[in-house]
Amino acid sequence: MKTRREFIKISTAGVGAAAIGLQALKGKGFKWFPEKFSGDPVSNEDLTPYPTYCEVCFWKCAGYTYVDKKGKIRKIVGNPNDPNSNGRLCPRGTGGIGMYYDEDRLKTPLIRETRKDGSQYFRRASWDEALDKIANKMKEIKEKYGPEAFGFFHHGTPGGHLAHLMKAYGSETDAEPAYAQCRGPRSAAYYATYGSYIGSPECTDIRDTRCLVLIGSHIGENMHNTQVQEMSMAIDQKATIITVDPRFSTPAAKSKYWLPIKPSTDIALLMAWIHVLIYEDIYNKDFVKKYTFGFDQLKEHVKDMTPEWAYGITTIEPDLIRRTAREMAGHAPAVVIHPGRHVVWYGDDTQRERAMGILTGLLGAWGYRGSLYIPEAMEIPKFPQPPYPETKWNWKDLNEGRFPLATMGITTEIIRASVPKYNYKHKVKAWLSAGTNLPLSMPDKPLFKEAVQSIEFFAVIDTMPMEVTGYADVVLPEATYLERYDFIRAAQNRYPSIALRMPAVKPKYESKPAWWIVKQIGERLGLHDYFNYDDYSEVLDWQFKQVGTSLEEMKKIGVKTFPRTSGPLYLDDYENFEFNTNTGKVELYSTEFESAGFNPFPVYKPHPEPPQNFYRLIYGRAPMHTFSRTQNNHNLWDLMKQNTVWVHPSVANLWSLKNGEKVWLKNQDGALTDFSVEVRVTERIRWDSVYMVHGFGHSDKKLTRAYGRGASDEKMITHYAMDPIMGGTGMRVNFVTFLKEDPYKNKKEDKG
Ligand SMILES: Nc1nc2c(c(=O)[nH]1)N[C@H]1C(S)=C(S)[C@@H](COP(=O)(O)OP(=O)(O)OC[C@H]3O[C@@H](n4cnc5c(=O)[nH]c(N)nc54)[C@H](O)[C@@H]3O)O[C@H]1N2
Ligand SMILES: Nc1nc2c(c(=O)[nH]1)N[C@H]1C(S)=C(S)[C@@H](COP(=O)(O)OP(=O)(O)OC[C@H]3O[C@@H](n4cnc5c(=O)[nH]c(N)nc54)[C@H](O)[C@@H]3O)O[C@H]1N2
Ligand code: SF4
Ligand SMILES: [Mo]
Repeated sequence: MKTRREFIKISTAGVGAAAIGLQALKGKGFKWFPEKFSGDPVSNEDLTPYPTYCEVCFWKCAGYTYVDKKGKIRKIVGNPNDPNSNGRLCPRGTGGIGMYYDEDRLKTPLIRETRKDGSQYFRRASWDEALDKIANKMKEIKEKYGPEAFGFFHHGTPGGHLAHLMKAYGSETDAEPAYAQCRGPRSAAYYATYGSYIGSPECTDIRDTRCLVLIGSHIGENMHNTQVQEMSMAIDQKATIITVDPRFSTPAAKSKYWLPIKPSTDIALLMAWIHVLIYEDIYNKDFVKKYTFGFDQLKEHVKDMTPEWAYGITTIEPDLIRRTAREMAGHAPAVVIHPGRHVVWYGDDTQRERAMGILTGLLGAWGYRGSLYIPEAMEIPKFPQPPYPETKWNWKDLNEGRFPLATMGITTEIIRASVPKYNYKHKVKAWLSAGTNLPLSMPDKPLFKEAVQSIEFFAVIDTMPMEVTGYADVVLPEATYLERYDFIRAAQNRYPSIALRMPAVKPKYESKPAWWIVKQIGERLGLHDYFNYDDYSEVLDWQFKQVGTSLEEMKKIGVKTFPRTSGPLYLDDYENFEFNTNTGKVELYSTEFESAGFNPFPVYKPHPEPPQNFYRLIYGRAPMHTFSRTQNNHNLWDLMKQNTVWVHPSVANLWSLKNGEKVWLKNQDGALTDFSVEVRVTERIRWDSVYMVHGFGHSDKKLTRAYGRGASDEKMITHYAMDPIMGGTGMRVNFVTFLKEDPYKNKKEDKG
């Protein structure tokens, strides 16, 4: 097929960068944090601190960027008054300086050109030319199809600025992989059960818990900062930890009970736990009586879901299921059933999350010390602007009634609606994206490639030459988070807090902050009233003043905390607490699911098994990397250069695989990894599965450190199981086998 939009590997001229060393993860006992930044040769008196909050992941820890007298960034340190960091950053946050110093960064705007022979390349462009081009395309799409046909994808703070521009323009056709590829099922399930979302940072009182139950959630590899700190405190206080994971994960190693479950069977285990609590009469009767709806129906529903029944499905011994259920009951209500975060696993994920919510309800582990707490965030008043125009249709209309409990746009729906053959009623004709690397975070790469060939225009705002920029018509280089003002961070927590991000240094090269980029496009579209300021600091100062502080004060303190105003932290301190559900109660029986046509109770259904000689691909995080965004960061690259594929010794034996041997992977649809990956032979994984850390296997040669290191899990995820309730894409439904010979030996490369 002739491609309208071939993948271009952006060329970058190398400039020297100061490599700052980072002390590797070390420490005695249970410490995951580097205690001191080893590359710090100067005293604090010689350095100027500038408040920021981190963008290496989305925990948004606040801290200070320290700059020396020559204008060099020397270190980033947590702000002790920040409830998200408690004064300490994780290794990735400390190493965030590498995002600024990365010599492979995008340096100028780029525009796609086609040579006479049909081949394509990027040419450097001026900001004016690139911005004009985008604004003109937006006008054209609006005239031809209406602004709604301009879809957009986003993540993080740049995505927030993009969303403001697009709403002012008239499009709400948006989605982020952090919903349908991440926590969407959790939102739908907890909203239906408790009438509130779990939110971020998760409202888990791990610090004071007596029992922490982790279903998947691999805290310690998943490095969300205060969550890791609090788990460390819980361990010090001898809290019981129960980890359910087919892999002996970092938290499994700290657990009293590790349940090496057969992947895809968690609902059966959860229902058996519920069965034990009810039929052994050890559930929290006060809570159930006072706050819940549907207990009798639940009791009937789980009647036959005994530990013996679950054993046949999960491979977890009935005795272990009973003992762990009793352990939870013994500590109730000071139990955290961790609701998880990346929960799109098998396509029935909203129901699994419901089962976790029901289990929480039976333990009364909601609104008590040591359980889930009632979070509060501060509302930041909006800088004066006209209301956004009404849209004729938005992301929800794309779904045409499918996925009725979705509360945010579904990435795969926008992508499919861009492909004419799927014949969506509303068609998407052009894309904008900011802060998301779709080719590595979306399942089904062939679908993505087909969609990107179908659209009329694609512009990308990024800091790095990532896979996504290779498909763009126009690429805009954003300044890194250390070089820009940004939104006020108003985090939810036990009490509200706000944090400032300000530039510590001038943007390198010709990069610009997203707030500036969207304002320039907005002005070209005649949307000045939505961007009624010259500098974003004016917006911040106005907003800070509305909440009783100022930019001047925040530049000094970085973080401000506030007392709660929404009500007490604990349930018992309310007179009559009403849950925001249809019944005003915790819905063990979900009336919302029922009226949307779904089962009001979770039911275990078997999922497809790996074919012969194939193994289920499961994946997760490594402490020193975030998704696909950090592999080229020299500080973090230094700590981990590539991923491996974890293989059980019995499987290694069968295939005569040695530790460290390089293999290529092939999935059930014949998809191949772009690169080879080293085998890690380990007892820490079940024999029926293999495990990889997500984010490696970059295919853009201009990522000089990350290119070709390890393999991409995404390449193996050609198939996904769609959650009918909210549109999540279950991604652990792919099976891989090993190739010992280089499959590309006699082939032209097809990478990216
Ligand atoms: N260092 C680092 N930390 C991060 C991130 C990062 O990129 N880097 N990303 C952040 C984000 S956005 C998210 S969403 C979270 C994701 O982190 P989590 O929410 O913790 O992700 P999970 O998918 O729950 O956890 C992965 C674990 O699930 C196990 N698993 C696989 N299949 C099954 C199964 O069928 N049943 C059970 N019980 N377990 C299974 C795997 O073996 C692995 O240990 O991490 C956050 N923290
Ligand atoms: N196969 C597979 N797919 C997954 C997952 C998985 O584990 N495996 N995890 C899922 C989860 S939990 C999530 S949350 C999503 C996340 O998926 P994404 O949203 O795609 O991931 P991010 O790392 O947030 O986005 C990476 C992009 O942001 C760019 N970027 C970094 N900083 C900035 C900045 O300051 N400004 C701009 N403009 N761009 C910046 C990076 O260069 C990169 O191109 O992926 C999901 N998809
Ligand atoms: S958890 Fe780490 S990477 Fe994420 S925001 Fe905090 S310091 Fe940054
Ligand atoms: Mo996520």
